[in-house]
Amino acid sequence: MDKKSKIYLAGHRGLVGSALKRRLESKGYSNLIFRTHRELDLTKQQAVNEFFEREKPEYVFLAAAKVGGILANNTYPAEFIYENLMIEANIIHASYRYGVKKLLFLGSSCIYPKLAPQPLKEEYLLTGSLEETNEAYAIAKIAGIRLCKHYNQQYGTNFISVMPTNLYGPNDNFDLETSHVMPALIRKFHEAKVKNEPEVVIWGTGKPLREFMHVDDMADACVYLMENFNIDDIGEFVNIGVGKDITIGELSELIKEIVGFEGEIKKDLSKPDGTPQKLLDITKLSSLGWKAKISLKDGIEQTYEWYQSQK
Ligand code: GFB
Repeated sequence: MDKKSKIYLAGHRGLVGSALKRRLESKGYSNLIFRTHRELDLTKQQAVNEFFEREKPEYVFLAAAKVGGILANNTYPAEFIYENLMIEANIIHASYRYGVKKLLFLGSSCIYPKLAPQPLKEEYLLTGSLEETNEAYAIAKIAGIRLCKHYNQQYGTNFISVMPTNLYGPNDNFDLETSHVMPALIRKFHEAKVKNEPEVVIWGTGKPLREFMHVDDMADACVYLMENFNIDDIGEFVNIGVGKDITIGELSELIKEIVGFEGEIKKDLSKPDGTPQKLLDITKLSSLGWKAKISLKDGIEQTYEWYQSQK
């Protein structure tokens, strides 16, 4: 990629897409193109083909997806599988058809088997059953990885895939029903503090382990990989994580402290825990010369400041 390359950023308003936009702009990339959902419905094949034919992007970051936390995944599985399959198939096929030089597809750590050994190595893909609460989303993301792989195999394209761990940061979804745990807890602790409430309720047992990465680190990793590596260097895909995880109980205590809430933490055991642990093995990423820079505490503090600035 050079600074004048025409780069299509799909999903530029989301958590990851907006971070990619900030990163690319700060590095001087001056020919970025985007479309809002209203301007281009990525589930419509003809609309996507027309867009690619007209714009002929040279590089594509595929960060558009239907995403959500454990409850949203479990409640709307048909939407998660359908929308993600359509978006991926349309963009990946159009990228092949209209000669995109390199594409980066974003997957998710939930593609791994529920009970795979930890940390999760790239080679564990498709070696066991998936976590039930997000099977629909995971199947769609696995299909995206394999679309890239098979287009590379048959057509000689250069479509690389990355598997991020649980991400958080500015422009996340803070809706308590559909969000991931990080924005949900930032909001719950903040509102409880402001309203002087005695307790905050977290879902599940608090025992599951999760690995969290600030989305600015994620964006930095994606741009670094797109700038420096091709499919032959990366292989089928590469994990992007920080290499350590914490329990949801510990995360709750940390957010409680950062927000400055002084009440109790209660558990709602009627809500699912999800997969017990999903810590990514980052050996391959490290060998490619990249590591995360933002500590969990700094990242949460920065995200909490951003959240308050939106109020
Ligand atoms: O982030 P989260 O929704 O998704 O939940 P997953 C992580 C853990 O936090 C679960 C607990 O054990 C939740 O029960 N938790 C505690 C909460 N309190 C809350 C709360 O108030 N809200 C939420 N949302 N969780 C998702 C997948 O799994 O992770 C997606 O469903 C995707 O497909 C994404 O892979 C990264 O980490 O369990």
